[in-house]
Amino acid sequence: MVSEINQTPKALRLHIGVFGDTNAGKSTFINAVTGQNIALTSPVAGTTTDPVFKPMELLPLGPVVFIDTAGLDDKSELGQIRVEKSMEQLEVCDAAVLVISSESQNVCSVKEYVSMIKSKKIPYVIVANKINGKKSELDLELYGNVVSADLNDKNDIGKIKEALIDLLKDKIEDPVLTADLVHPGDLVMLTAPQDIQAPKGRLILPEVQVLRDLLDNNCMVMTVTSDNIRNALDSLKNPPALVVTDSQIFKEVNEIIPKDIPLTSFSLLMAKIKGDIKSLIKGAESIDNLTDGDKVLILESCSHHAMDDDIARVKIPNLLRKYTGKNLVIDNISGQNISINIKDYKLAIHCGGCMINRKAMLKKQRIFSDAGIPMTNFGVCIAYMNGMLKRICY
Ligand SMILES: Nc1nc2c(ncn2[C@@H]2O[C@H](COP(=O)(O)OP(=O)(O)OP(=O)(O)O)[C@@H](O)[C@H]2O)c(=O)[nH]1
Ligand SMILES: [Mg+2]
Repeated sequence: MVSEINQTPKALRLHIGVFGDTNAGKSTFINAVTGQNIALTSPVAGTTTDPVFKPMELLPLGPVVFIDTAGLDDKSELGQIRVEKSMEQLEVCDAAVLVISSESQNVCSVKEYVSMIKSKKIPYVIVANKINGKKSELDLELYGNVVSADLNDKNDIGKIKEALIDLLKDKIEDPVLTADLVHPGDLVMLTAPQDIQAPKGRLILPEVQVLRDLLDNNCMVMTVTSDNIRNALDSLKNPPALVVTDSQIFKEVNEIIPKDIPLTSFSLLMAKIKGDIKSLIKGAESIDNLTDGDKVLILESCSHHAMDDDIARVKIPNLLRKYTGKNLVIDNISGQNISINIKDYKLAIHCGGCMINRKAMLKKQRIFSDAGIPMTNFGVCIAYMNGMLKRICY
């Protein structure tokens, strides 16, 4: 179930085409935004000759693919064919980035490219690059959505990502809680620990949310405590289509539930709707890379009174040290904003985020992703270290 970013089928990714004149900086743009040196760049016009596809995870948009193209002004012998191939990409992309070098004086081509993109009704952003502290001589504001940037400057890349996210925000599809795991009419079993703890007299929010979502999906739902799972299974004519477990009792549940019955957990379902689960899982996998002296940051979005076996200050640090066998430096912070310098941390572990919305969680994921620091959350890292991710679906 642990999936890699590149396993998202290309067709399901948002396609962002990068267009402009030869030598404008299209390939440099792709390297800058993806943070990798993957596209060939050079001061020689005509370096990129065919469309090249570069996948990446652009939070909160999710998986996207950038398409590097040959310059639209290519006058070389094969130029016409190259331009046609670039134009084919313009036909199919979900958004366009028009890279205009601030050194360019060619106002006609800007006008022509913008009207071409507009005629296809494709949302676009103009990146005026090579600014080197000065403004483009072309009045690009005339043509709409412009970001001035030096592609060698990290802060400017942040601005470009914000503009792209803003451009495509309507295309973000929020993940569903259970609809992709069940069918109408399915029987689903929810399991709770034998001694259901706080809050007294109620079920916790994830249990209530999952129950409600399953009912909305026209499922039949039975909730049992761990001492009744076997009896409940025996009493059924057909096995449940899905079992949802509390992570605390995963081991017992896993022993009882036959392997052919899909099993998931409340915390993984919540992680799926709250944040970008694939990145959170990749973050958890990076626990295996921690070594002696590495710094880990544990973040909680709200401050609460710490209890004796507090999950953020006691349980997770203990589990991390036991699992890795390493001498780790573990810091805790709480609150909505990250007010410390994060660059020395090798891993960030965020709480489940019950007090923040998906947008806020994705923003935090992006801050760490941009800083090159893997980030996971409480539920996902516990599931990973307990070996649950090999068994459960989400
Ligand atoms: N200083 C500076 N140089 C840039 C910037 N963007 C691109 N360049 C340089 O401009 C040159 C051309 O960049 P490329 O990314 O190869 O341009 P391209 O649009 O992909 O060109 P073709 O593939 O030939 O169509 C390279 O030498 C880059 O280093 C920028 O924002 N600032
Ligand atoms: Mg190129």
